[in-house]
Amino acid sequence: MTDTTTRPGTKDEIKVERPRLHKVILLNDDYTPREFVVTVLKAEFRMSESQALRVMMTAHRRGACVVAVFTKDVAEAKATKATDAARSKGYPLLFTTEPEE
Ligand code: TYC
Repeated sequence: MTDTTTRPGTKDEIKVERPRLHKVILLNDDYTPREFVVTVLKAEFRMSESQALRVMMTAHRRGACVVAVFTKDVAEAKATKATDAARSKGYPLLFTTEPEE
């Protein structure tokens, strides 16, 4: 038998915190065709044509664009899959991840 002493005035309380979310970030490069970037965004991140165009053009103009946020495992898996799709066609397109503040 285990002895459990409960002091008066203490509450059994478990703190539950949401997992930190991680951003998937699209990086610009000079070689990957714009249309291919749009195709990957639609296929891997379920974006519409207009959403994908907007994200691609933001990365093209500013150097990078946040694509979406997920739990760490999902963000890393999606970034790897999207980057691999580009590598298989010989393009240097890169997706990275970073934790949200
Ligand atoms: N800069 C590329 C070009 O002019 C297109 C491009 C856009 C590539 C966004 C990557 O994340 C990117 N062909």
